[in-house]
Amino acid sequence: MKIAVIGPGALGSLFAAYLSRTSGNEIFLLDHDRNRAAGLGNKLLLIDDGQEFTCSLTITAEAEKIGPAGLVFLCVKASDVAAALKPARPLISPRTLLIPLENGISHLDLSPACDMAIGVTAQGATLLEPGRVRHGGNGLTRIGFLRPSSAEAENKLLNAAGLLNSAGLTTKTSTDIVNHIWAKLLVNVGINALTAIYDCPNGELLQKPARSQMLAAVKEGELVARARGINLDNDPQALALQVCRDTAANISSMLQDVRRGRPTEIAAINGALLTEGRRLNIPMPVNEELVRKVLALSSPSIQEI
Ligand code: KPL
Repeated sequence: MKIAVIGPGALGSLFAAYLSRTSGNEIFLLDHDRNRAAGLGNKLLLIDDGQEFTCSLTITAEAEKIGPAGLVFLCVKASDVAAALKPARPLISPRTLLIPLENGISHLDLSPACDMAIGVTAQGATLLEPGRVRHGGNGLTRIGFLRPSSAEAENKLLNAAGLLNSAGLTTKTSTDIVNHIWAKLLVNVGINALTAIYDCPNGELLQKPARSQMLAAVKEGELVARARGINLDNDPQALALQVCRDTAANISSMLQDVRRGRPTEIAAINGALLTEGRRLNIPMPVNEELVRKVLALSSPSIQEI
């Protein structure tokens, strides 16, 4: 099958690298930056458990050269989704299954011209430099539809899960993906901003005083989620602690952004929660402070929330 990954960031590179090790598939990585795509020379270096693997695949900025793909993973920042999907249109046909894997909840409103399942992943990935990705922990990926779907779409979903599992990216299909999206949002609410503020890998949040700040931020998020009728199967605080342990060596996506001087996803993560909290009249002092502090770390051009 033809499989395309949009976005050569940490998660996109990780997925593309792992998928390139499956047999019988053609793997493409779409990068909007023509020069960078050419410079990567159709290779990704995957660093996993201290070992290095060179992965061969096609890396290009030209979606027309890839053409319609059976499976497309969208792995760009929440704020870049619209800008990334427009030039990626040649990848999409009615036979495609699109799986966005963004943090936050803004991508849930997308309406592409193909079936769309939402992906939620706890995989840890750090982009050391373009084309060089370190796997920071093998967290579970869940994929599922937001609404009831056709039998054909369900088949595509099962195939996608089988493929990811055969690539070594542990994946389950889900019939209540919206609850997992919120569970992941609360993990990101707890981990991402604090790792950026403390400039530390995820595992260091298990120590004081970050630990209690993380738990307080997640608790506020849990109140919002429950007020919205979201069914959280696992204790969100326990889950945030678990993800810190599972991805201990990982540099969170937000800290990677701050270190590179790029816009962060603070608006899509803690900011999205503040919006919901205000709507529901739930005070969120801890998340307000996290948003303030991360905005202060970022470039002045980044907007207020
Ligand atoms: O999703 C992540 C991120 O960094 O954005 C976690 C799970 C926290 C892994 O770092």
